[in-house]
Amino acid sequence: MSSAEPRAGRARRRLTATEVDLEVVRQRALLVGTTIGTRYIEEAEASLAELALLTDTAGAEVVHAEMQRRDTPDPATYVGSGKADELSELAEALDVDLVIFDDELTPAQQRNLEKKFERDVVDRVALILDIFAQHATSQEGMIQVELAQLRYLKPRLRGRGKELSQQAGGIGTRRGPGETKLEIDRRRIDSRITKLERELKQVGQSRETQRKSRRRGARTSVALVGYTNAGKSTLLNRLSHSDLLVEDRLFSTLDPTVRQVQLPGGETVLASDTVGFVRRLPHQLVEAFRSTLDEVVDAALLLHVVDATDFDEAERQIAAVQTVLAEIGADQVPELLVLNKADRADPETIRQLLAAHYGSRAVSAATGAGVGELLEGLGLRLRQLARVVELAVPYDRGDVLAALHREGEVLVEVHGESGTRIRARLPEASVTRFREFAVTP
Ligand SMILES: Nc1nc2c(ncn2[C@@H]2O[C@H](COP(=O)(O)OP(=O)(O)OP(=O)(O)O)[C@@H](O)[C@H]2O)c(=O)[nH]1
Ligand SMILES: [Mg+2]
Repeated sequence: MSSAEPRAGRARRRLTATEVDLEVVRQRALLVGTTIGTRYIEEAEASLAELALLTDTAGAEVVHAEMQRRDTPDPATYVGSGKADELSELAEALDVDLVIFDDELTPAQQRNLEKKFERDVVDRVALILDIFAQHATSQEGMIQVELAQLRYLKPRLRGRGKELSQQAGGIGTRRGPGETKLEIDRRRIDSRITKLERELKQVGQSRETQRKSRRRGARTSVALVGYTNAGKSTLLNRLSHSDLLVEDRLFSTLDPTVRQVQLPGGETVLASDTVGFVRRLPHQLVEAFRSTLDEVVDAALLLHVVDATDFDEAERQIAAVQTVLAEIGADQVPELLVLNKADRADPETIRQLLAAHYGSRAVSAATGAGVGELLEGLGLRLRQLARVVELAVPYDRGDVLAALHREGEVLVEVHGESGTRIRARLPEASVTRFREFAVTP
């Protein structure tokens, strides 16, 4: 792992007032990655590089990244006491404010390391939680994130005094909801968790109502899933001609947004944009975001968007996303893999990824290349997933007939004595909705 260069020019010229302000707030971080839990150094290095991105997103500055080869964690210090001493000296020499570990530390490990380093010690989980806290804007998002933070914090409260609560504050800028929890003790954490769970349920109910009414509307829904920054929001904008927030940073989307997408056949589907995934997404977050992630579990099809600019990294991200999908119980939902950013990728990389993933499609959400074909492919997959049913619709139910044409594919239409006999390929939701007209074979 290459270490981050100390910033050039730091002492060379005088800083402007704004720069001085930034200097003051940006904390300096030393990153530590290990090969614990993975057999491959490449995997550990990719994860550490990602930790650097996460650190930057959280608002702190990466001063140096250190990689240690090790198979099992040391119960007291995670990296072993020799390495911990070495890191302590490094932290001192580099004058960092905090040390960030690329793994989840036990409360005891974190405590011991903090004592040794005389600095804040943060793990990957806390870092990700902090980013989410900074990005949450909706009521539901803020409740979910605070819930996740409290669940993370609770086991870490044992035997700690004031300094822990301070530590719960934001990384980087030291802002974020954590700071308001300065004086919270364990009992209050419990009652706060209960209160938030109740609130989340209430907020979740209106989401559930919306979802039910969508289901009644028998619209097929697809969900865009994928690694953070893969281009999900950009693709949904392209597919639905809308204007969702797109940013070159991690976790810009926290709340699911639903948009209508018109398929080439004329039918429309509902597509939802969701929170991006990342390697080892904290389980506290997955737990807290369960209600929003239900959009994914309920979808008829997942559009799995992957940044296809690098073959190995794309493969790693695909695997990480599949792990999270399994965690939320969505691994059985059919998936269409979308290789995005084809405009920036080497054609050979795209060719290899297409060959490695049967049925995948290459697009550029940015330029629109391949998006028409993707929509064709989406329509095709949804039709394949649909069921063929026989229906008898009375003549006074022109509304049903129209709906059948809109929602599915009418294969045969015969006008009989009492009404219209229809054989149609329908999405599951429509089959349920028009059950009363079904002709039992
Ligand atoms: N070159 C290129 N850049 C793209 C493409 N699609 C998205 N991007 C860029 O990738 C970055 C991330 O795009 P988003 O659409 O915000 O990604 P996302 O998956 O929604 O990310 P999160 O919501 O943060 O998880 C932005 O800078 C986009 O402009 C593409 O097809 N080509
Ligand atoms: Mg997004």
